[in-house]
Amino acid sequence: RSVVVSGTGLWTPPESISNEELVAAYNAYAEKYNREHAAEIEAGTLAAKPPSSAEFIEKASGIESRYVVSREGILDPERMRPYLPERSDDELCLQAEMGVAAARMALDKAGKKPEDIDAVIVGASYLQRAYPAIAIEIQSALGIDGFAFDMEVACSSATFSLQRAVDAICSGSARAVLVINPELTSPQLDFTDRDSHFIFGDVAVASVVERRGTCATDSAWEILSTRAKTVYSNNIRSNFGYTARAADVDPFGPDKLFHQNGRKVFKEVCPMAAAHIEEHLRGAGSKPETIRRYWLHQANINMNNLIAKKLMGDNASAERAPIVLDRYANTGSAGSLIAFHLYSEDLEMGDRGVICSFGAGYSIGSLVVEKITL
Ligand code: CO8
Repeated sequence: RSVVVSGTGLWTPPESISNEELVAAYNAYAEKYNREHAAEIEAGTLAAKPPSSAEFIEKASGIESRYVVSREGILDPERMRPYLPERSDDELCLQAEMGVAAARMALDKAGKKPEDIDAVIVGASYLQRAYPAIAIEIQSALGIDGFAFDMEVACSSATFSLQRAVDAICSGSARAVLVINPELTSPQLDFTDRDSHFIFGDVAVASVVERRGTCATDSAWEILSTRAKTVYSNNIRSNFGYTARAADVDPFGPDKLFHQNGRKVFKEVCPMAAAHIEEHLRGAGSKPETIRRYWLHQANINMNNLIAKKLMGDNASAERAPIVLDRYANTGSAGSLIAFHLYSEDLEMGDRGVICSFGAGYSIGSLVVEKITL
């Protein structure tokens, strides 16, 4: 059965933080920290916090600014984490609210109503709570009949959840699936760590996946082939979890937040991702040079440039592998879908593209798609 993506939605938070603003807050925090711990630092029992720099961030990552749900708190040197007031059980939770906003846009784009959808899948790097599933909350908020569930595969949560949607449609358990990726990353980021304080941003994306025959649009993206791969690695890790309470450890200690060995990730993931895409394309009867556009995971500009070069050689360009991390930063699993949403309209019927994520797990997920007329 032919399965298509018939509409996508992108919800961008209204607030953003530039590198300069982020660095000013971090440096004020670091100066205060060093002042307050001057004796230990002098005695050599504690390391001083070195200053961060906007130039380093842009050069090392390609990130110029990031969207966040709330600037309040992140830019306060006394706080260094967002302030997101708790909501009552009767209110829509923040992650569901982000997801609903992106989902409504995707439904509009696909010309679908809630009654056309049979399943909701939420895939994200972090979930605001264990249960009830955020996906079920969104299902209820949108008035969708059927089933819904959450899944977490870090950076590949979006591509893996799209693949589960294809499976649900092919198996006949759903006519159409709403896939939602609300990436609320800012609460998990250690804004007091200069190695990682600049990396992430908040965003939500959504996609309608359905059978070609039920489409209400003039054109869509046929999913020709999907592929997923995971290889265990500790190089990107968050130990935040419910067992911290029973282990008598600080549930919010530094190892409970996002941390990584960025250099190793860079070295190991780039060749894996390029080889994965090449093999996937070969298996799907395509070649890298026939692919009109690559919507790649957005973690680091140098990583994307290297992978694009491995796939396209001298023909690599921002036009063929668009970048959104300059303004969105790394948005967990959503980056490749943001690129797809923003940079796919201009392609012609019959053009093929690859959506590919790579990162924590390690996990790599890819979809080969072709623009079709209906
Ligand atoms: N300002 C100034 N200097 C700095 C800063 C800073 N902010 N940070 C580090 N430096 C210094 C270092 O201390 C080092 O100094 P020295 O040479 O004296 O030791 C020097 O700059 C170079 O540091 P690095 O070697 O670390 O710099 P890199 O060029 O390797 O760049 C990166 C660091 C940008 C982290 C880079 O390694 C990278 O991007 N690697 C790939 C990482 C990646 O893709 N990670 C995947 C992320 S995981 C994911 O996508 C989803 C996870 C789930 C979501 C999580 C939500 C919170």
